[in-house]
Amino acid sequence: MITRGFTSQRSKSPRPLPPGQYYEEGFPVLSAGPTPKITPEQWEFTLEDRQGQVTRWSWTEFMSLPQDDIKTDIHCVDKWSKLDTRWKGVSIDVLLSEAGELQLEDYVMAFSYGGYSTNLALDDITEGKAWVAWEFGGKPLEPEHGGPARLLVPQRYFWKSAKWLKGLRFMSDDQPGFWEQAGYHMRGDPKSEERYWGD
Ligand SMILES: Nc1nc2c(c(=O)[nH]1)N[C@H]1C(S)=C(S)[C@@H](COP(=O)(O)O)O[C@H]1N2
Ligand SMILES: [Mo]
Repeated sequence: MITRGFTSQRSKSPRPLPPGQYYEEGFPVLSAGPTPKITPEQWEFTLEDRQGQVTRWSWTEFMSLPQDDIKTDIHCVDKWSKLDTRWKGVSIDVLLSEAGELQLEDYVMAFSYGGYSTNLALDDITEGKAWVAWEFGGKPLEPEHGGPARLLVPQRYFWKSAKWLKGLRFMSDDQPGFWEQAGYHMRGDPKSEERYWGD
């Protein structure tokens, strides 16, 4: 006889979710390593092109940029989805328009304090599709969720939303980041269930 110690109850989603996802009311923490301890004073964000041009923002400079309030669903490849999450942050469009002389490419590698990375197409993060977010639910983003600031790309699985974001580096071709090298999908679109290689 098999005894199950505990069966978690999954509540019904108020709205349809992408294929294979379930509704989650909590906010699970998923980190591949320890939480880097970065203060806003230490934090800086950079955009880097292939010619070696770099644009940098300190925390103070970043906070003086136009800020968006974002309400969006998020979808983790581990199959939980969280609806109507609220964030504040600076859109990638604003950062690109402020960046000046950089040479844009079709792809970027997002890289983090602590060593994490993830690849994205430029089209996936421009025109109102991605932010560098620093507030969640009306409070500064908790360190375990990526504070001081993380990437937020709601239209891709949540592993693409790099926590403790340090910068974006332009790439002429699509190279795999941390999880993509380990078998996660290069694009990661939840609508098409692009979880792993071959999906
Ligand atoms: N720097 C960094 N960013 C990361 C991760 C990580 O391990 N390190 N995990 C990714 C994964 S797999 C997911 S599902 C989400 C989890 O974010 P959360 O812990 O805020 O729920 O962050 C993503 N961003
Ligand atoms: Mo994840």
